[in-house]
Amino acid sequence: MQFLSVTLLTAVSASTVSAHFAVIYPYWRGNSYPTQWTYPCGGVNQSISDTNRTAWPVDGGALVFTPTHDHAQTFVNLGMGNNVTRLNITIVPTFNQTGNGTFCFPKITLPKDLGIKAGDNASIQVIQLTVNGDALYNCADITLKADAVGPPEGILSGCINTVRRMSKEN
Ligand SMILES: [Cu+2]
Repeated sequence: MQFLSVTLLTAVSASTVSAHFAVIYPYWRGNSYPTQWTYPCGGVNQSISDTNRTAWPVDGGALVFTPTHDHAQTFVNLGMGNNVTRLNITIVPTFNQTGNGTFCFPKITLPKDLGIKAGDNASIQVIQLTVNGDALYNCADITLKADAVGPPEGILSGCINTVRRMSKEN
């Protein structure tokens, strides 16, 4: 737990100096700040996920990220497998993240028809479009588990969410 809070602080403070965004739960594949515009996972190599998978509940779990842009159209996708190259399952409809701070979904429920079973590996991809159209990418690698515990205590209590659906803006 001590280790987790230190890494959390590191991610948050890094994000304030370099803009972009960090995914703190499930823990992101790695620091992508220098290459975050690289599809599909911000330029962070998949091999890192071999030692960096978060256990996530089989029916879905929490997502926590720290944006630093005032607003960004945001997409959350899932790809099934050990070494994912296509993250083509939408698990959160596109939304406009507004305001900075820690942004959370306490539980993203996975579609039932995916046939997910305990022990499957997958990757979650978060995409943010900045005001000038740049796309920023991050991935977090997970193993779906029946007994996965949630995010470390305290992470969800600091969430500041402001969402406007695209459909209401248009
Ligand atoms: Cu940025």
